[in-house]
Amino acid sequence: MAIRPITSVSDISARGQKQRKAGLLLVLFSFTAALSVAQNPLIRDQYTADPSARVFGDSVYLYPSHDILATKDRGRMGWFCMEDYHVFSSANLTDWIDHGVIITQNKVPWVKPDSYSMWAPDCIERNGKFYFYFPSPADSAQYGRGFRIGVAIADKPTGPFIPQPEPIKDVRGIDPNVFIDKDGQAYLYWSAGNIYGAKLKANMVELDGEVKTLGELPIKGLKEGPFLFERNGIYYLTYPHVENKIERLEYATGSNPLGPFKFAGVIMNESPTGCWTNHHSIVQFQKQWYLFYHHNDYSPAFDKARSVRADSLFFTPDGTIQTVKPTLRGVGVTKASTTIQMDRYSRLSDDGASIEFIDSLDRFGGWQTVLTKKQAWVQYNTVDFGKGAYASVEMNVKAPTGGSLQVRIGSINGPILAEINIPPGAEWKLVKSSKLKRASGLQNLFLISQTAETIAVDWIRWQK
Ligand code: FUB
Repeated sequence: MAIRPITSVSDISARGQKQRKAGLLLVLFSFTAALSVAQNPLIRDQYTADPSARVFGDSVYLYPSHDILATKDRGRMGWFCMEDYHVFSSANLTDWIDHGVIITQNKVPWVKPDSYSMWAPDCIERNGKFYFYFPSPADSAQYGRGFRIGVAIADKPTGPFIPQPEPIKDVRGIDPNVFIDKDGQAYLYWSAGNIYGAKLKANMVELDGEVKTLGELPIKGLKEGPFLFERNGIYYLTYPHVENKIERLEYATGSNPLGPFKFAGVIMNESPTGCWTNHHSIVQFQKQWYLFYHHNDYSPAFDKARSVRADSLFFTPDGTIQTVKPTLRGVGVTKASTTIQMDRYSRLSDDGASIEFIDSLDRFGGWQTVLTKKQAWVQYNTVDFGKGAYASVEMNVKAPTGGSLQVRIGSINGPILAEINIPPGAEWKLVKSSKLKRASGLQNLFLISQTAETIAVDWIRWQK
């Protein structure tokens, strides 16, 4: 089983119950592997979308939307359905903690009850207070129809957040984004077909002056989800845009937070599997820039149940953003002693290697790598072996007619660390080998099938 991450204290008992079915052994593993959830998608026990990532102190905080599935009595079937927001944090981009619900639709005074449309939020810190911005349809009798944007304020990035009683005056739309410039001036951006921007007062809850339509962006096609940041004096206005049929991430640059901006390029192309929306944020953390975005990993047939991802983002020396290719491997270093989910691969052989859900009826159970040919392989990059003092390696595998795998590092012809024989059987089993070659430091890992029959790999890990 791709072991589900335990991401919050309250999750532990519920998750434990489910896992008991899979045997006590598995429960023990899940506790030791509790927070190891590197790779994409980042959050593996619920749908998450529209990630606003922020660096506060020495951690990254993630404020996504929270997709749930609509039912007859909840939201609108076949459409987005969201009733609350969680916040997550990580100090290494690998282990994510779910701090739980911070805002719920029916506890915000101005929100239309049961509207299930808590769309893309953002959060920013100013003078030790944390301001969480979120859109939702408002109570129409009082505020008119459509989306408004509200603010909730906390003393910590994880809350508790206290919602303001009224939405922000003169703002109608979705996808709020806040930027504070070097001179302390704050700006609010949002979308409603076009992208709009305005100064915010120092209280962070009222506009200060006129609303500007950033109309110099591509004129045709929906634009939404603005995210503005500054780097080396260049203001980057980044946004999803429907240039063709579905959204891709683009950016425009300018020398002022409110523009004018000039279209500069594509940050990420349309989703290869057709997820209609994308929504993102860009942050620098420990000297590396990252793009947070979403895809529909756990819901291939319904693109309104999305999952947050992250990949590294690079600039050329003149400040151009290099197009980011979405990966499953994602970011961060994976320790050799954790359950390394090979299905979040860096590369697969062209022939005889594929990724499948372990249980298509229980997709949060994760994926498996299926090797069906001799010499088929899967590569997983940036595994940390530390000083390399391991006594054994073990894998969770299944091979109906038996088989064997080589574990190599560096390349498919690199040094062999272990050869693992898998006895035949229709069930998943733990297979261990103590005949090990030593590896140390950061390594790219390869599993190479030595048999023509099917081998399914869940995970591999090294043990002291
Ligand atoms: O998540 C609902 C909406 O979909 C967001 O507000 C948009 O940016 C798009 O991602």
